[in-house]
Amino acid sequence: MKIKFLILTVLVFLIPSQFLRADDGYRLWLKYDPIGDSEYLNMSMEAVTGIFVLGNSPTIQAAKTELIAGLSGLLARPVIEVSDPAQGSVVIGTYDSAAEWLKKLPADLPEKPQNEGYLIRTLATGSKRFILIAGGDDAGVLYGIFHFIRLLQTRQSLSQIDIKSTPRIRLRLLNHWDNLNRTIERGYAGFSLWSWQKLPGYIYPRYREYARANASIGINGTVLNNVNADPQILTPLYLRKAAALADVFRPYGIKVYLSVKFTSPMILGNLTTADPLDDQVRKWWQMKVKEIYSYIPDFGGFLVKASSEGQPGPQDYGRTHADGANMLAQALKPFGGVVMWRAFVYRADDKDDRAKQAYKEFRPLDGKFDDNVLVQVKNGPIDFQPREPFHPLFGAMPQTPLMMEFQITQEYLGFSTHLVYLGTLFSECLDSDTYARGAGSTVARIIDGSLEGHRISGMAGVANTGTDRNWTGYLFGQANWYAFGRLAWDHNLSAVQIAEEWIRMTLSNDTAVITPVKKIMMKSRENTVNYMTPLGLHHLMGWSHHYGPAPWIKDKNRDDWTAVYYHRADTAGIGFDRTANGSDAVDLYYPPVAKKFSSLETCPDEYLLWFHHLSWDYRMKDGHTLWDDICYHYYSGVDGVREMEKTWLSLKGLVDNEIFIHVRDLMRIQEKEAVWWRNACILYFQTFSRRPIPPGLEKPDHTLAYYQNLYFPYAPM
Ligand code: GCW
Repeated sequence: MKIKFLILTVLVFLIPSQFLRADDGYRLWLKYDPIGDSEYLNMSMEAVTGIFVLGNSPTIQAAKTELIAGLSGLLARPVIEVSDPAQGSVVIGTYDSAAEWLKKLPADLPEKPQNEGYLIRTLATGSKRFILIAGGDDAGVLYGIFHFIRLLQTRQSLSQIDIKSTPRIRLRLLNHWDNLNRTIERGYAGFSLWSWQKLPGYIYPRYREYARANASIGINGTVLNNVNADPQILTPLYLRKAAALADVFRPYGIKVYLSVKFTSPMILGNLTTADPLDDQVRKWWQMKVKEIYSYIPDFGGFLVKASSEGQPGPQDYGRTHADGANMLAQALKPFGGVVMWRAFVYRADDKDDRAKQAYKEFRPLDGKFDDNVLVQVKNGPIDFQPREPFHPLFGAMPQTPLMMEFQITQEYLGFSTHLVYLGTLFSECLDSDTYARGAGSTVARIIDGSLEGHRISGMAGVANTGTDRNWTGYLFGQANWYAFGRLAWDHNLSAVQIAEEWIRMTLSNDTAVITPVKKIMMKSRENTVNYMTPLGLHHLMGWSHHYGPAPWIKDKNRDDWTAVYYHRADTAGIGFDRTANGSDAVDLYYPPVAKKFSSLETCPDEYLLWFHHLSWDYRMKDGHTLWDDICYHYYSGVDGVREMEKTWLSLKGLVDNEIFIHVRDLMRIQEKEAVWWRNACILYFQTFSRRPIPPGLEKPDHTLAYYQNLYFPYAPM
C-alpha cells in the first residue's frame, strides 16, 4: 500500500505541471508552456543562452521579468540574465542605450524607432550572434519583448529576424463601464476588476496581470470608470485609489484616465452652475485637475459623456460641446492631458432619424475644438449593432482628431454566451472607404490621423473584462480583447491573421486545431448577424437589457428606443428608408458612398434594410423575394451555429478538456438562443408579411405569443 502510494507520488511529480492543471483561461494568451516541438526548438532556440539587459527603469525591469518568464517557460530551461553577453544572448534596451553599447562592437543599427516602437534583429558582431530588441523608448522595449515572445508562441522562425514596428494610433485605450459599486454596465464577466473598497491598501495580483495582458497587445491607457460617471470618482478618497492602480500600471506603459460627470463642480464643489463659460466653474476644474496630477503625475485625461442619454452637459447652459470640451482641455493642457469627448448623442426633442443626430450636432463644430481634444465616435451611427455602416462623422470633421469607439463587450451580440469573433467587425469598419479625400480615405486613415495629419489619434474599446476566472466570461471573448489591441496597434493586420495568432497562443499550434477554429471564428460574426439582424435590420433586441429578440417593442418613452422605430415593418414591407425619399441620412456620406447606398442596384445586401424600405415581394439579387430571403438568412444563421458546434465537437482530445467543455456548453446555449432569435423574429415579421416560411425549413416550435411572454427580470444590464 505504502509503496503504491510512493510510486504514485513520484509519478505525479514526474508529470509536467501543465498537464495536471486544467486550463481555466486565467493566463489568457500569455501561456508560456514548454514548446513540445523539438524540431522547431532545434531550429530556432537552442541558440538562446541568456538575457543581457541595458537599463534599469521599472519598465525595463518589467520587460526583463517577462522575457525571463517567457523564455524559461517556453524553452523549459532556466534562461537567466547575464552580465556579459555571450553568443546567443538576447540583448534588450532602448535604442539609445543599445547604440551606446554597440559602439564598442562593430555593428550597424538601422534607424531609431519612434516612441513605443521597436526593432528586433539578429546582430552579428565579430564571431558572436545576438538577438537585439531595441525600443524607441522604455515602453518600446516592453512591446518588443512581447512581440519576440509571440514569435516563439506562434512558432515562427527566429533565424535572421529583422522586424520593425511602431503603433499607428497613439492612444490605444480600454474604456471600462465599471461603476464604483463594482457592477459593470453591459458587463457579462462578473464584477469590476477594481476592488475600490480595498484600494489603495490592498493590491490584487490581478491588477498586474491585467497590465501585462494589455501591454502584450499594445494597449497604453485605461479609463477606469463608467462614462455614466459617478462624481465621487473625483473625490480625494477615490483619487487615492485610482492612483494606486496607476502605480501598478505605470511600468507597463499604461496611463490611467477617468470619466467625469459634467456637473461635478455643482455636486462636489457646491457651485450653482456647471456652465463651462462661468469663471468659478472653470476655476473649479483647474483646481481639480491640479489635484488629480498631485496624485497621478502622468494622468492621461478625461472621457466625457455629456448632453447624452440624460447626462448633464454644456447644452443645459446653452453652450456647445466644444465649449464644454475646451473648458476641460484648458485645465488639462498644462499637464499634458487630453479630453475624449464622446459624440454618442441624440436628443429626446429631435424627431429626426437618430442616425443623423450626432452628425448634425458635431459637424458644425469642426475646427472649434482645442488641440488636446479628441472627439470619440462609435463605429456606427446607431449603437454597436451586429452590423452598421460606418459612422458618417468619419471624414466629416477634417480639423478634429476623431477617435474610434468600438465595443468589445457584446451588449448587442449575445453577451458572453455567444461566440462572435469581432476582429472581422472591427476590420470591416476600419477598412470602409469614406471618400472624404477621394478613394482610399478609409476610416482607419481618419482615426490614425494620417489622412489629415493630426498629431493625436486614438482608438477605444469598451472592455469585456470582469472578475470571472477567465476574465471575459467566454474564452472566445478573450480573442476580441486581443483583436482590439492588435488592430489599435496596426490596423493593417487582417482579422484572420489575428485570429490565428490568438488560436496558436491560446489553444494550440496544431493545424488540426488552428484550421477549424479559424473557420469557426471567421464565420461567427456573420452567423450572428444572420440569426439576429440580417440584411441591414437593427435594434431588434430585448427592451433595456438587450437580451434576446423583441422586434415587437413599441410605445416606450422614446420612439428611438423601440424596435418598431427601426424596422418599420407593415403589411407593405420592411426597412428604414434613409434615402432622399425618407430620412435622407444617406446624404451625410460623401457622394460616392451616398450614391452606392441610395441605389438599390448598388446597395450591398448587408445594408439593404438599413437604407431602404422594401416590399415583401421585392426581388433580391439572388432571385428570391425579400420575405424568403429574410427567412433564409435567419435559418442560415442557426445552421452556421450548428456547424460551428459540430466542428468544435470534433476537437475533443485536441484541445484542453476544460476548455473543450466550457466552449461546448456555451455553444449549446448559443444554439438555443439562435433558434429563439430566428423563430421570434420570423413569427413576428410574418404577422406583417402574411407569407409562409419557405418550404423545407423547420417550423418554429413555439407560437409568437410564447416568445412575447418570455420575461427576464434579472438579465444583466
Ligand atoms: O450602448 C448604449 C448602452 C448604454 C451606454 C450607452 C453609451 C454607457 O446601452 O448602456 O451607456 O450606449 O454608450 O453611452
